[in-house]
Amino acid sequence: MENFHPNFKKQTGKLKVCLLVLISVLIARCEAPKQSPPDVVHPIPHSRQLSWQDMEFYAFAHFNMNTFTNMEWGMGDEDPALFNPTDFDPAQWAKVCKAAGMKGIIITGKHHDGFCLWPTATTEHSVKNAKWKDGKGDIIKEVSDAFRKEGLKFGVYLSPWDRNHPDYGKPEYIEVFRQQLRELLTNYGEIFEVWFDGANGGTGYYGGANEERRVDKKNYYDWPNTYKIIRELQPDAVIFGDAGPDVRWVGNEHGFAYETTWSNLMRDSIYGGMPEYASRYAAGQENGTHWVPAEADVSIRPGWYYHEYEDHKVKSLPQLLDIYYKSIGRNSSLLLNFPIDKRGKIHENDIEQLMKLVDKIKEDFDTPVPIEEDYLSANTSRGPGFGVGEILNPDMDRYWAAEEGRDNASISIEFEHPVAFNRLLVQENIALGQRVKSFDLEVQGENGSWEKIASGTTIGYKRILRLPDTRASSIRFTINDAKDSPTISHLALFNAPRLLLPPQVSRDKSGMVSLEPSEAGLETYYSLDGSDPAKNGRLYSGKFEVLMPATLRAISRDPLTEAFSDPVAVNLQLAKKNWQVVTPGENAIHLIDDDPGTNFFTEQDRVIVDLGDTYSLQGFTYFPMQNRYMSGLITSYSFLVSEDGNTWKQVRSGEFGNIANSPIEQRVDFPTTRARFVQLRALEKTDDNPASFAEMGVIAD
Ligand code: FUL
Repeated sequence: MENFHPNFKKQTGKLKVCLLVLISVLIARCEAPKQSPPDVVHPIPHSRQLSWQDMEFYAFAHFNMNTFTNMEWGMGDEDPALFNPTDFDPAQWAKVCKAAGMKGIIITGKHHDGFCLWPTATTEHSVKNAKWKDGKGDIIKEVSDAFRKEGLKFGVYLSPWDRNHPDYGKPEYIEVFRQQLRELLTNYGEIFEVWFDGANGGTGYYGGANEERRVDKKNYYDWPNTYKIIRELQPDAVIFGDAGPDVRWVGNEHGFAYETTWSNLMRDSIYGGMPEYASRYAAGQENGTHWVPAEADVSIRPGWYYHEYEDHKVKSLPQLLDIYYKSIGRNSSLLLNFPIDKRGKIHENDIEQLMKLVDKIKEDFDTPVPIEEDYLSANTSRGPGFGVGEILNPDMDRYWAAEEGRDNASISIEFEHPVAFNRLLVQENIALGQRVKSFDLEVQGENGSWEKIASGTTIGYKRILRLPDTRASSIRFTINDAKDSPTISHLALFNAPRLLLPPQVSRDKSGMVSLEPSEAGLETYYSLDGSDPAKNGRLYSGKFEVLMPATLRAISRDPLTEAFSDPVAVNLQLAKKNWQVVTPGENAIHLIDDDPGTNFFTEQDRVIVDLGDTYSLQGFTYFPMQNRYMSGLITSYSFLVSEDGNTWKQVRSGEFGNIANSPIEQRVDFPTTRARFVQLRALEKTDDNPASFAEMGVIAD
């Protein structure tokens, strides 16, 4: 042995270590061979659908001829020269979307009026004949370039309905439509989604025919062969339509998916524009044959297109937040529309609201409640590789799976100390099919008994529940029923700060004032004597009466953090409790019901109101109708007062400047005058329809 090389001992030592490592790896392998993944449950997503699902939140841009004609649906007879943005800035769109965490954009390449945003060879009704850039511009090119530059994806909306084209409704049009599709899918790089609208067929210009053209929505477009073009030119693009084939419409334009939302759909029984689609199919079907997940489309304003008169109607933070939780939180993606304005930019008001939403979402989901793997257990697991610890990893391909053949399972989470939470986020590994049909969330009370705090049905790609504020040190998530052995790829709890906004103030005709908090659990304080509600305010506990003019100040307070919202001050005018409308007419009461959502229309073009008593008046207010399509708005008025209802005195006349574009409440002051009867006359209106009134009020001492 001594003759051996001096390194021999060292080398045998190394060998021994290697052998030991090898043996222990082998033993470990024998003890814990990684299980094969569960069998898929059909239908399952295609890889293009999986990539799309990951995008979650992306933008829609409605920008087209309608932007310049102030329309939602153009007839197709518009002069292409009218398309003329004054400060087209796609880089601004892309920066805004990027800052908001949106992953891409879909633009209306052609809407129902047939005007094309790119210099297509198929029609003269395009940017080729626009004033913009002397017909040399290409919106699609500039927007797609700007988005790619920011690392964002690009998609196109191409309306199948074309109210401009002379051949619409005839077989020849299908080739035009397909040619347009080919141009869009060939010349502008990678497209992530092609969007086909279900709205099609009806009246239109049709090259001068000016007639109604109905089509057989199911067969006219020969969709299977149209889809082939997309598969060939853009194999990774998903195709959106009511019936999919890849992504389906959520069935409403509010941006809301359903408590139960399946990504499965009996696709072959559906076609685009089918009348019963929204009620029967939009929520998906447990036993659907194809994977066609939902996409929730909604505009940040009432209209899809820009109208100056909606500048004050951008959705509020509570509305946008609700949309987020009811779309992304309910197994759907969110396609949020910006009506691009006449400059060619996203309007500042829209950006402001968007960023409020984005900041709040960040705040809600910034810090998950820390869960320790050692404190996590499940009553079933498929085995190595599919342990319950996998739910802490948000990657979809790392997941916990229940034993084969089980359709129920529980995951328990323990904490050393009680934790506070009010959001549950849970995801299935959808690559293996959507499985979960029903689940509960429970917490353990001090006496050891379990209390259910929430339950749900489907999960899918992502489900978020908004829960009451809860504290617990033991939590149990139970799947009660599933199509097959369940999988969970991610589960997390969050403690979202309350949305601390001032309360919404409203008052009804009888003078009863309500203060609506922005979220349950907030306290509201108010004052009517001008004092600071945060210091001397009364705690709001229900409606209270205010009959005479007063300034109401109110503020919300989060009792958990003791933080206050901004204050709000509202000038409450004379209550309408004892008022009567003298002008006859059905629904005359809508004039003074203190609800701007209801309207009174009168052919008389004037209204007379009896205030029930004589007051010192100093002015009046006119609230124009707030409907999406307005009529009979007063643009020029005269206001008269009377003590007895017979002898009238005009106290003011004038114009409501810009009311058509900005239909906000109008206030007119005049020198103090005593009167019991008031009269508002419409001298001129926005159109020939009867004068319309959402509300009328007076300013009194
Ligand atoms: C609808 C269209 O008719 C609207 O104008 C808008 O484009 C919306 C997204 O889809 O069906």
